[in-house]
Amino acid sequence: MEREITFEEHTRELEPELARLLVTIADMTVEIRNEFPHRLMGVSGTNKYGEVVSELDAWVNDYICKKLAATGLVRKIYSEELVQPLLVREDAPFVVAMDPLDGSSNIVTNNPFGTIMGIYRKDLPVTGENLAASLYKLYGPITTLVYDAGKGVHEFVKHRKGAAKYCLLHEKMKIPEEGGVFGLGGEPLEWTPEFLRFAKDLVKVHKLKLRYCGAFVGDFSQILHKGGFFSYPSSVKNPKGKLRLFYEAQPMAKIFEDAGGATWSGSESLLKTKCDDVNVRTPLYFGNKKIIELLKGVKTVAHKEGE
Ligand code: AFP
Repeated sequence: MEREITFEEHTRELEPELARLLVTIADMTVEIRNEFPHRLMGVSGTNKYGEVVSELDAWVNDYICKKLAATGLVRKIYSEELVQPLLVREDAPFVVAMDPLDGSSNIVTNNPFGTIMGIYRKDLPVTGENLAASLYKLYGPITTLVYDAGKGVHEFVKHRKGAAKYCLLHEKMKIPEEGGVFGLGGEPLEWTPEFLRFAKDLVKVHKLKLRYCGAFVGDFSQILHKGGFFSYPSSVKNPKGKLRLFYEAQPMAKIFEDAGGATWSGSESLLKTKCDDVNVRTPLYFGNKKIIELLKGVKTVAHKEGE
């Protein structure tokens, strides 16, 4: 049987400080997963957006911030769960943007959720092209980690015998060009009529199968492995969509485009969209290149009544 390649071995070829930061992030997983059963139901308040913050959201955010700060490699941490960015160490090389627990409303139903992180060398304003690395962890029936540090997209699974190590599962991932699945967030009656017709064609014309789990990381993993289309689109209620450019869209756009997919904000690639406000939301379209090319001809941006 072939020897397994661990995450630590795989990141060895990277610049040492980035490798050490990534390995530290990977090594947090055991402690984080151990907390899940103990903090399933609690609510710890609301975040800066007025969204309910589960007890687990708050715990994971604090835990990750402490571990990142202890590396001495992080200058500043931006998090969906922090009102202000955490200034850590002025002379450190990296700035981290994270959604510590994406999909936390899936906790009580035991559906997938995860952690999304973008690692920059520079502070805002940035585009996704400034990312030194992106990664996400998916806490599902198994625990996987996907990272992209500019040398391809690679997936790891926590070792089959339950040890803390992540072992290489897929190297240099590329999404399938044809076929696949689709997932669409939000309320269809709030989309533009044109986007609703496009959505119906995903079934009628492209013959895609519906797969939607309600956590971006879980829905993203579906199309990364199977190809297809995922969107949390513009709607009348939320013309800018629901997901955040800095914490969610940009890190995942780097992974998806480097895996051969395409992304769209409604006007440009999500990787090229400039971010100078951590709170800004963006409509979000991820898909096979062919499907995204078709989408570019569709009116997707909804407007509030009277706007
Ligand atoms: P939570 O973290 O509050 O569960 O929200 C998850 C999320 O931000 C993203 O992961 C999903 O794609 C999207 O919201 C699901 O939104 P809906 O609940 O409106 O479908």
